[in-house]
Amino acid sequence: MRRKILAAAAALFLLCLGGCAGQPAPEVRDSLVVGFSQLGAESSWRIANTASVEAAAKEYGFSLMMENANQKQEKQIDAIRSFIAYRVDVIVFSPIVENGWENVLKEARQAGIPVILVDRTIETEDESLFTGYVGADFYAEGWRAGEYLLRKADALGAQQLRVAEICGTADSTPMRDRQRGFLDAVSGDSRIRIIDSVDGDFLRSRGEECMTALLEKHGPDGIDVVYSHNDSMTLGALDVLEARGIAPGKDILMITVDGEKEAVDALKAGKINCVVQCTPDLGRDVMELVRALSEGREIPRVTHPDEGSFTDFDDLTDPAVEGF
Ligand code: GYE
Repeated sequence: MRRKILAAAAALFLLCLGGCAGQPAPEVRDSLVVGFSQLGAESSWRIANTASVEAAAKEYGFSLMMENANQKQEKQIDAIRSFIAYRVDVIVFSPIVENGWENVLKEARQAGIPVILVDRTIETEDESLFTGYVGADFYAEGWRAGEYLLRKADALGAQQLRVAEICGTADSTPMRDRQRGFLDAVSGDSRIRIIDSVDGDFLRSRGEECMTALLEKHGPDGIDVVYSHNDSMTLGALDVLEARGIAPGKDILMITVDGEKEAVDALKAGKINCVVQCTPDLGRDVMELVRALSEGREIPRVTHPDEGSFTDFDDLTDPAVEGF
């Protein structure tokens, strides 16, 4: 796709980034160079997602130039600019929020570098700013969470369920769509009422803070359900509830999204009622698209992985459900 000299420059750059002075120069390979801007390391999901992209790049024989933005949009924009300067073959990135990418993506387009979005998407009227998106259908995830709650309300014979929502990073795709999907699924049912929505930024520490604030505001008897947009925040909330002698999964129903091991174990232990699955394992799908682009093939605009949910209605032993 590009000349050898570009791969050589990129390999040199990688070498400098690694700071491995004094080591023998690596063999310069004529491989494709993928610039990957990861948004942060805020959750187990994110750590697993980074590992998936790294492993897949290796498997496909591509050089990966990765920058982690520590949850800062400006750092992602800088990373994309550096990928453009090094003329990588393809830019892959996980936009932390949906807005604010137009300028930098126009620069990538001008440089003729295709962009693939992974995990999250962007809001834009200009469809040509990215070539394809690989990530979950977050609306369907929210819907599944709501569907579970309706089923649970039936099973409990509940008259009223007051839901406190702990949201992910404001204006990110999973936050927006998990909220919308859930709301649409439950809004026709008068038993379900969303009494509060707070911002937990997908962080465990913020999950703790949010749960504490929610309990202070509504009292333990004022909340029947916590719907949390990811496992990290849910696990933080569980710590707070248990420390106060409130039984999560029983006194307060817990609905979460992701499927990391600690959350699946809490589901098995009856402390969480429903885990909506969101797979971090997107690396191969992304590299498949990178390969297709390098061979001049068309790629699908959207690729969603297959996902479901695990709940306290299911037999989790056959087949055994394990988190990531
Ligand atoms: O659910 C959460 C992470 O964008 C799907 O981000 C991802 C979300 C995931 O921090 O745990």
